[in-house]
Amino acid sequence: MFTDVAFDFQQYLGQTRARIQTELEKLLADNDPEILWEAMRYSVLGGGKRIRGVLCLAAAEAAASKSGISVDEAVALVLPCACAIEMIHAMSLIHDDLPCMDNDDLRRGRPTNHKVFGEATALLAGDALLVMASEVLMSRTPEQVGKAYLIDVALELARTSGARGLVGGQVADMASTGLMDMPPSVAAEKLSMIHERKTGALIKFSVWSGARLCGADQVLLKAIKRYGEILGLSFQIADDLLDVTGSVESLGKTPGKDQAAGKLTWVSAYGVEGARAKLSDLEQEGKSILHQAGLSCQTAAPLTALLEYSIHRQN
Ligand code: GRG
Repeated sequence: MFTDVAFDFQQYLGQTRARIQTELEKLLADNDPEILWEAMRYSVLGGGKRIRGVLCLAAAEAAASKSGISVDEAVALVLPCACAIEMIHAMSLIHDDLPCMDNDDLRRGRPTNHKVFGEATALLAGDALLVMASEVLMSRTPEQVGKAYLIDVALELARTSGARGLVGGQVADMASTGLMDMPPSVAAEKLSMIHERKTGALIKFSVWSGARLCGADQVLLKAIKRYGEILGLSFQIADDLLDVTGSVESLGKTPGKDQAAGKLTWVSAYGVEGARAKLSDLEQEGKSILHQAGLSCQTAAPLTALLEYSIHRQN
């Protein structure tokens, strides 16, 4: 369906990541107190796939094709939002790695933030990034985006981050430790809720916000939202699989932690084959949704490739 379009995904990914990286470097340039900014830069600028920021730009480009604006204009409109998303993602990783949560020493192949800067500075670097994300979104988004659109997006970002999103998902995830043997029917509901909030919410927001800021119509917004849900779930199932099949070298973090903690994951509930089968179904559904929303093969190519990448990635 979308497979016969010539599209250089590696080039697209490299270029889009570089755009986001350059902007983040500007936003996080030297400041005072130096140790705090160094800790913030360490986690935001030091690697990572940038999948959420790239998704925001890809959704904006898809929406632009229908809203009559150029790809370059679309990127300019959503770049601050993509940076805000990457800041929230980085802060969630800093906090997730803290001794009071997952207690991890390794992230992206390097010592975790608190191992380098100490717990107090890591915690505060996370806090500063959370608040800075909203500041960047509200103050840097070009005026061409109407105020009503911007408020809508800012409100959704707050919901995505809080008790109904990342924070709630993290609390439910921590409470699932030791529950890996629960009956499948109970596990299914619990797992969906955890995945939807902890990982899915920010991924869904990434694509929805990109489309919304570029004036997507309701039909496209609905399709993009569903695509975001599918990608969010796929991303976490792939993560659950990698925890079992990956190595410390390929992942840049410690594998096997979910199993050691007795955590409820897609693999503990449905096995490796069950997880792979679900990923295959989700890949088909995600691709056909973009098609049904009226996107051409060319316009949908980045979003299609990002779905494939999220599912088949090795880290
Ligand atoms: C947002 C206020 C606020 C608090 C954070 C700690 C916490 C609450 C939430 C944890 C969220 C979390 C760590 C979810 C896991 C999501 C996930 C699969 C992360 C890995 O993402 P990748 O693979 O990482 O995109 P890279 O390193 O590539 O950026």
